[in-house]
Amino acid sequence: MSKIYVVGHVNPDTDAIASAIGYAWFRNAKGDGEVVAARAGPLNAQTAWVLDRLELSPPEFLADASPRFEVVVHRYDTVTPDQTLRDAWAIANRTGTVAPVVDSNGIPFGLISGFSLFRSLSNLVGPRLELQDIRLQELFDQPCREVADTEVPKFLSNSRIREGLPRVLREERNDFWVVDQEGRYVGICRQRDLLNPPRLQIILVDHNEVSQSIRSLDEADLLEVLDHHRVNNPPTRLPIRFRVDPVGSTSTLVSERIEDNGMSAPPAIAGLLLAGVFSDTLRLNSPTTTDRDHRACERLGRWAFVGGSPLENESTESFGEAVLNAAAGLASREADDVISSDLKIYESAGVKFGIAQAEVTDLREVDDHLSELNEALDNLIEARGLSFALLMVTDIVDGSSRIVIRRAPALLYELPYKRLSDETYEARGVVSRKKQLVPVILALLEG
Ligand SMILES: [Mn+2]
Repeated sequence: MSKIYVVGHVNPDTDAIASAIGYAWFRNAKGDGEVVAARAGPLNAQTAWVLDRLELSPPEFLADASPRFEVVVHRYDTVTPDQTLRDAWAIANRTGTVAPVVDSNGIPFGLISGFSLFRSLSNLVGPRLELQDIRLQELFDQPCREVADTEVPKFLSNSRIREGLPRVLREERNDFWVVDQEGRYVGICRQRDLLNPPRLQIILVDHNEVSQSIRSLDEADLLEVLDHHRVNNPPTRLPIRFRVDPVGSTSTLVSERIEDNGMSAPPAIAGLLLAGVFSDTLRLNSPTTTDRDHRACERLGRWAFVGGSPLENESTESFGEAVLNAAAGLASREADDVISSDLKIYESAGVKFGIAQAEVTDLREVDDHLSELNEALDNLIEARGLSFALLMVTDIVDGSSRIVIRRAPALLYELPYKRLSDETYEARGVVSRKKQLVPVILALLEG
């Protein structure tokens, strides 16, 4: 059974990482095969702090879902260039096709294949037809370096098959090297496997929109969605499990799934999911918070705050406060980082726009950094081809936001917030992008 990836949205926040790790743990523990968590981008400061606090490793980075050479590689046994063709023949008999000749540093030298054998034979025999002159023994005593085809193309194991395929199709050969970043032997891939590579198996958590997902999602098999955002998902080929509930965090849904199966998460995983709930709900204070999120915190706390846990001496209050404080303010970060680390791209009514969110403990930080933030938003609009972009700076203590907008279309002049002299908006009581800000913007754009 092939590996299944659980991955959250790009520009991952703590809930995206926590729900991916938590759900992958759950599916593994349930015995659903090899399920691994992935991340669609770099960790933000809060998530990095949480993982470190819980002594957990970050999930592996998955930039896109396009199949890579590594998924079709055969790690065949090898011979060295000085071994004889006899040794290579033994290997080719077992692989049923080729014998790779690899030097003592692990660097591919050449391939012994039907193609190379025929070529070397025709060199040996030339135009002579008196074949009785050459004994088979002599043929098999030749060193592999004489017989190997040394011009076989090499492909990096983590490069995309889609991009290598035109080259493969131009070749008369059927077998190719797969090498690592250092150019060392990883294995052999065959043309027929490259034409129809296995598709990546993907579970999306904490998002369902393609514009917020890893690239080339259409080249993967989508198995399941577990989320708490608005639905904007493309059609699938097969029926899939699709669960989107309006709760405060995807971590809440993961904890429910674990409990529903009569299981409990290990302390570090429970602590991570708890951080996911705290982060998304601003410690159960956001208007997105539901009773189910409160119950998730009780359940996760019961699993996390136990003897021997990294959170042994913490409580819901102390850990919640530490998680929120780990979200860096504006002062210590570059404006580009503030804009890009929690950015979501939306498309509606033919308009593509971005909304970034940052958390602070004092909204006066916005005044100190406004010109850099404006510039960073302008750069973002250019770089991503957006119509407009917003930054929502949320005061997690006071429960309010300041909204910085660049290139706002006329329709957005109707935003129901107080416009300040510096052209930013003061949005009292607004802390949730998905529940409070996005619906208002979509309503204005769609008329
Ligand atoms: Mn979330």
